Amino acid sequence: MDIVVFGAGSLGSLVGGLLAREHDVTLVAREAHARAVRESGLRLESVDDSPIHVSPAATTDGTGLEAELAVVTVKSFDTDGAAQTLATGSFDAVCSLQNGMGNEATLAARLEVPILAGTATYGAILREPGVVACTGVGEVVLGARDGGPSAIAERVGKSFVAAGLETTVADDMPRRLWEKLAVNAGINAVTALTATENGAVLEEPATDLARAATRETARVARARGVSLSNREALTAMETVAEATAANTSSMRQDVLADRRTEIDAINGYVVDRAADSRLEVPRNRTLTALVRTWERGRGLR
Ligand code: KPL
Repeated sequence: MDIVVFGAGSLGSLVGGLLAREHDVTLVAREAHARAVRESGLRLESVDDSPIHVSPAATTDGTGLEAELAVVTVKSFDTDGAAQTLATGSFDAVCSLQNGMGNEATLAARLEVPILAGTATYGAILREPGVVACTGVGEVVLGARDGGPSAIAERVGKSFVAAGLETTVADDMPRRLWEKLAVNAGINAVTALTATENGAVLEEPATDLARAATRETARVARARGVSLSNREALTAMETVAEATAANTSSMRQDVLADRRTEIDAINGYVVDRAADSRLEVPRNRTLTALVRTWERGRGLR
């Protein structure tokens, strides 16, 4: 399959690199990373006993690309820009593998092709241009964005599995996206603000805050008709935190690199949807305010 990975940062480079073992992959990445991949290929660390070298194509210019599939891994606040660029090319399907909510609707507003929703719990870190490490083997779950069966999702899922990615094709993506949101709502801002690895949310004193933020998210999901119990959300959050205990969450990576975070699409989204349903989500509100204050202090918003 021809696949474009749009937004090859940490996760996009890992997913793109793994897919390149089996498929024709083009990474759309920042200048230094794209140049390193063009010159020396992409090195995948900690996937196997020894590093794996793959040679995907790499470019900084995503305009006018053609492929069977575009996998979108840009930060949530860049989704609309990615959609505008993708609209200049031609794809049979587009699959979002992003954090936060609302990405699929943003893509669908600009693109005529089927949009698949996806979640990924792989841990990844871009060590330097051309080198990405897998810091936790997770799972990709993908499917039709509104739920239900999808032949395209089945085909994309098979192509991911053929490349060795742990992949499940699901017919309940709206629920899965809320479950992943509950995971990120519990882990990302807490670890970013406390400069800790993901495992910190399993221990006192951070665990009460992380668990409360996750429970609040599940409550908002239920208010919107999504069947997600507190127990299911907490189990999902704890399972991911355990599997990625030594990892640096993407939001903490953003804070360490002085970059804008995805707070608006994670805890901020929970706050906004809670307001629609007249619910109080004090932990998500506080986490959102603190991360936004940090961003404002750095001139990032
Ligand atoms: O999605 C993640 C992230 O860091 O954004 C988790 C699952 C928390 C893994 O670190």
